[in-house]
Amino acid sequence: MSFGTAYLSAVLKKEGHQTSLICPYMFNPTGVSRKIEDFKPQMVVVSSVSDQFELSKKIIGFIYDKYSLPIVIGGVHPTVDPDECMDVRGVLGVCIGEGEYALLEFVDLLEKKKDYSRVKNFWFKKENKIIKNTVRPLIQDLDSLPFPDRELFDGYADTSNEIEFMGSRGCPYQCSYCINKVLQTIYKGYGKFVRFRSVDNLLREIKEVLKKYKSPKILFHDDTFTLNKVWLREFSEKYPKEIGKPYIANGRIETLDEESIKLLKKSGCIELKIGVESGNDRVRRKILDRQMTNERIIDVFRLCKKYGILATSFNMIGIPGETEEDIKDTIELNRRIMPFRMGVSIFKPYKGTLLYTICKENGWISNRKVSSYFEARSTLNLPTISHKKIKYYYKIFKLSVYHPILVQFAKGLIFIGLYDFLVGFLSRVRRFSVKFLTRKQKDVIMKILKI
Ligand code: B12
Ligand code: SF4
Repeated sequence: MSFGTAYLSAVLKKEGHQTSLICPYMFNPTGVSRKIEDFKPQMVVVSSVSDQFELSKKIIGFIYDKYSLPIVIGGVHPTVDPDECMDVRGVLGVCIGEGEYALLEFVDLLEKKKDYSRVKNFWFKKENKIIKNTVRPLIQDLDSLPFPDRELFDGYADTSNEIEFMGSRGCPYQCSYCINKVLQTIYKGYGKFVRFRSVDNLLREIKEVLKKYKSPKILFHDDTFTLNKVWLREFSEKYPKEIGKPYIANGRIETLDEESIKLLKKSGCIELKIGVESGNDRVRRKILDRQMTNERIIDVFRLCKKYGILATSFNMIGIPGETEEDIKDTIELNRRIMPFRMGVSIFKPYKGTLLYTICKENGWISNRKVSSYFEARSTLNLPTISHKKIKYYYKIFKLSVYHPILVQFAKGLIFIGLYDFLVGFLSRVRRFSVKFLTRKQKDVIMKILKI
């Protein structure tokens, strides 16, 4: 499911429009044609993050050439690079920022064949000119929105073990690589940026959704679930009584103290995902603009262990300005906090962010492409560390934290070219074990194979 698309659809349906989803992960002209010919839409809405933009362009070109439908695009990529989106053949309009009421207004005007060129949030092409409308204020009362339209995604395989929700929008921090800093700038003066749904509204949605979609766990995708302690207190009172399912959420170090961790535990949080990103103070504070200290990080992971919450750390390597020694600091910090699980990704700058501008201005952006954070390749050529070294640390990162004794062995395997084969083999063993073993046996195997 994509929350953005699900919200857009919910608002359109509430106002009497009909929607259907084409959800391609790759370019499949036959699938797209079949969907369009069955549903016979009057227009097409495309939502795209930056990594999907090339795919979006192909689909837009195809639909435009074959069906000449009006096509508008929105989402993260159009928000950070509307100029590039405006240039795409077949695109009629580009939506910047929050899209629910912008799209609704556009659709209504289009349907009535009225002038839509002044719809806020949109840029439109008109008589060889581009009309750039301002954004409208952010939706302040999130409870006023209908619940996201999950039915739109019925029929599209969901392999996850959890059912997803979001209780808030926006994050107040300033990380130099994140969309939130970009959005804070776009929306300066257009209303409160961080907004929470009421606990009751969120719980009502969860109850409604659980009637139809069964799931053992819940996953909250909020940027920082733990931002608002007053909200968290109310949530921790009501969620266990009304829902009572284990859940996973994201937390930011500065928002986590003993009280909030106790509240999380009390409410049923089993896993907390925490961005550590770098174990080096200079990289974390000066380059990433994340002002927490190593001591705070260590303390939060300690508190999670104390209260029985599994804490996962997320880390990045290959950050602009980072050296080999800095990566070793990140490994060292993870050894100290010993997270339950670890995410490691090679840093990729996204357009619109400060770090992207710095990389661009310094000529550090290479022509290597990746389509996910988790690909073992950097898109950058950095003066402080070679691409080969970044790939090497990516491969041995988890091993260096969980099984340092095996690192020399892994180095040997990398040298003779057998490492990737072995890791692939072990992941297959892990997948196999998940299918056929008891929970206890699984836990033991997972612990051993944490690489
Ligand atoms: C939750 C989340 C995920 C979840 C998605 C779960 C889900 N069910 O939706 C998971 C973990 C799967 C995920 C995966 C990835 N994510 Co993510 N994710 C987010 C996060 C935290 C929130 C997104 C969200 O749901 N927001 C709430 C909804 C309501 O907002 P929205 O999606 O922006 O949609 C609104 C507007 O954009 C607009 N809109 C959207 N589409 C359209 C279309 C039209 C026509 C119109 C008019 C308007 C419009 O209206 C919507 C409603 O207001 C954002 C950070 C953020 N705060 O945005 C990162 C973020 C979107 N993710 C990011 C990335 C990089 C990824 C991955 C590529 C990571 C990877 N695997 O390598 C994948 C790509 C997945 C994909 N194909 O989309 C980046 C994208 C950066 C970029 N420039 O593209 C972000 C911005 C984080 C960051 N680094 O800053 N992600
Ligand atoms: S804390 Fe997370 S969501 Fe908030 S600005 Fe930083 S990276 Fe973005």
